[in-house]
Amino acid sequence: MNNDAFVAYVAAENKVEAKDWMPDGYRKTLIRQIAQHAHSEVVGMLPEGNWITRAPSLRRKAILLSKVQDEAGHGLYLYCAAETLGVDRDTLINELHIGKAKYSSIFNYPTISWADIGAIGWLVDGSAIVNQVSLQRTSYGPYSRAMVKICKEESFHQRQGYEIMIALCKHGNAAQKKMAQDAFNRWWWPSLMMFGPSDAHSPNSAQSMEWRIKRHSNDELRQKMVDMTVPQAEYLGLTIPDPHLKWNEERGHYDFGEIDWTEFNEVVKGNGPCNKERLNARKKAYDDGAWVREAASAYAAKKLKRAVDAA
Ligand code: BYC
Repeated sequence: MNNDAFVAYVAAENKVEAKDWMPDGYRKTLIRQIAQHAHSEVVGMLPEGNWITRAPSLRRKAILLSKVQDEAGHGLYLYCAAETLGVDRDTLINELHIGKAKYSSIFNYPTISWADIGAIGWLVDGSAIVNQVSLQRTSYGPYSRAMVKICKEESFHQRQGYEIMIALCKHGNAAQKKMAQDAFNRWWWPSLMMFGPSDAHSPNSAQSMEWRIKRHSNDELRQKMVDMTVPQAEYLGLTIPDPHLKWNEERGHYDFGEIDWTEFNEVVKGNGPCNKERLNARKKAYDDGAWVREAASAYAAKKLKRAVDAA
């Protein structure tokens, strides 16, 4: 097969599997995107993990604990999906630790109040679902199948976040409503940045869409998120922190203000409010877990030796 035949193959909605022929660039793009996605899931445990010990009730604590565990699971499915492309996990994790691999900009913002946990579930998991529902139809089979499972869990995550916001906005006192609005103000724009640069400045989109890795452009998905979220914010009685937000009858979509791309680029470059803290926490967790990895591989080696001796 050559690239043209491959493009026609994926255009006909065929899935590509690990052992199939694929252009080198396709493999490279997938490793980059799936690894970034896996890193995002794992680094994404940190901002919320920060609130497990301070959740306001046992019920909230149990829910948050399971949600954070789910994110670890998503990271594992995704590292496995990346490994099917011939790269090993240690290499990917090392690239994260030395700052070579990216992870989502959103996880470099601090979680300073309990309402941030509501805002993350509602807006961050909400944005993730919009992106990932589309990725369920990605052309690479192992990535697509991982997405199906992940989306089921993310939709529960989004609802738990929105439910926290309902509790604060509909049943809370004035201070709790203020806390919800403050969290919304801080998470709205970074959530829209999750979709990546605008289409005109997205170097990878055109090729990724031709290969059916991406099914919708960054701007299309961002618009979807805005259209979906505005009525939800209105129901909560929250004000959207964007003076330019307005329904456009002709387009059938909300118009919204310009994202602060300078902020986005700075966060992606490593200069966001929590980039250093996040990477240090990941490296420490990896180093602290070295003995577990050693014990697991020693056990596996012993089991293998026993099987060989018995054969
Ligand atoms: N942050 O050409 P573009 C979750 C980079 S976690 C950082 O448009 P592409 C959750 C981009 O990588 C799930 N970097 O790229 C977990 C590229 O750089 P390189 C998060 C960004 O790949 C815990 C450059 O900018 N979801 O759900 O075609 C708690 C140019 O961009 C970002 C995913 O990871 C960003 N926001 O499209 C709660 C989705 N945006 O690699 C929730 C999977 C762009 O060329 N990923 N960059 O050096 C994707 O769908 C795509 O990779 C993107 C970017 C839409 C993000």
